[in-house]
Amino acid sequence: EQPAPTAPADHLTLRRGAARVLIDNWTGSSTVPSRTLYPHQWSWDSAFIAIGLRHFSVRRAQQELESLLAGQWADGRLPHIVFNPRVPYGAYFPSPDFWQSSQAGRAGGAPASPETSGIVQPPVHALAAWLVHCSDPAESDRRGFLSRMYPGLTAWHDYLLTRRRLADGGLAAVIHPWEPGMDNSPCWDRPLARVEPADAFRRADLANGNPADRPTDLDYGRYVRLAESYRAANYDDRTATHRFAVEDPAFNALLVTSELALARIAAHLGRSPEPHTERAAQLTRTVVDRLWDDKSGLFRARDLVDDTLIDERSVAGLVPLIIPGLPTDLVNALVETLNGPGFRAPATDLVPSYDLTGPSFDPKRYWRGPAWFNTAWLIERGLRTHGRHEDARRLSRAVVTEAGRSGFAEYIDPATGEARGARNFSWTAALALDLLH
Ligand code: 9YW
Repeated sequence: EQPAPTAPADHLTLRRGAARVLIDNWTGSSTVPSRTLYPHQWSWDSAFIAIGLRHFSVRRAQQELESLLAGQWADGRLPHIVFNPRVPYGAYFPSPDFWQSSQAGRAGGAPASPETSGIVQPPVHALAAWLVHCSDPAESDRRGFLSRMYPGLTAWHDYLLTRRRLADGGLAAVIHPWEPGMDNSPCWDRPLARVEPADAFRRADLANGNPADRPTDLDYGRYVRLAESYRAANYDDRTATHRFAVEDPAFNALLVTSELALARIAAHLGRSPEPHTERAAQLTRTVVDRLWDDKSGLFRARDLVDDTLIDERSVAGLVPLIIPGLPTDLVNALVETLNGPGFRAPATDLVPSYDLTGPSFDPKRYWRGPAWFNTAWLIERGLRTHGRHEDARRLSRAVVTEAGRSGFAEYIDPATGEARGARNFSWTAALALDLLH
């Protein structure tokens, strides 16, 4: 049963409510995305959470990112989950006994502890580190925060642009639907159809979530199969063969933005920003060359198995608005798409995760239609980056209003505003808090 929507609370109450969520979800060194559904530390969640935490505890915001980097592998990969050893294995699937990261001989050089997953999530971390620094530069410098973060963040980006550059002259590729952070997006239906689902596994998410809001068993079977085969290759990107390999526009746009943040971090530390600005410029050109689709007015994911653009329109194709160096005609086209019938959710003003008029649109199921707060935050930032202040303000207001009204839901039905998924969800609280400042 959903609570009836109430009028938006005033900002002070909202700020307190958001801070309360982050305090309740703090474990002592990091923040769980949700007490019920996700009891460990997730990679891109932590980046978004740090962006909110900085407004009431810079120290915690720093710790959030530092504890995530403690799970970094020797090859530079930043795992998508860092497991909390105090949480029983049954609380989340797949657990450490599935990933087996700490077993000797893992090609990427996983740490002996903590236990982690073997795959990655979008690189929002350098952006988060820079924003955390900016909220209290003196405290950041006093603790040497950026100088401690810089080597790990650089190694992380190097990993993505070497081991994960699967096509010549290509972008960073994702090799599992969990990696772009939008697991069951209709974009992955076609590439996933090539994957024989695993049959022996037990989901933990259905005990804590409504099955209608979550990915299907068939999807899960395919996620498990892909992860098992990467594990069987010892997570070795040089030898693993991938039945799922995709260049995702949001993932790469975040890499560009984070490279630009690394440039600022480097300059602040008295180093040359140029390697980072050059890399960002080159990546920007490649994102446009390889992923822009003029006909749809947005970016699309490239399937590397058959080297084609995937014929689905998702919010990931709008996130590159966050790239400062995007050509003006593309910015105009993206804003038009954002305000058109596919992505302007009339009741909420938020951005649906998938084209409202698309054949696979489902207003309830996870990344197949619901509106999420992290993508709205990224697009809001993109709109401001390109001087679209009026659109940015409208989206910012929508994030704050809907976050409060939904009880900081994981996602909402874009047409009705009805809360879906987990409540008291950390990044929803963190990003609403950020936009309230
Ligand atoms: C899962 C934690 C994660 C997010 C992802 C989201 C979901 C994990 O939850 O994936 O078990 O399904 O898709 O973006 O980081 O919040």
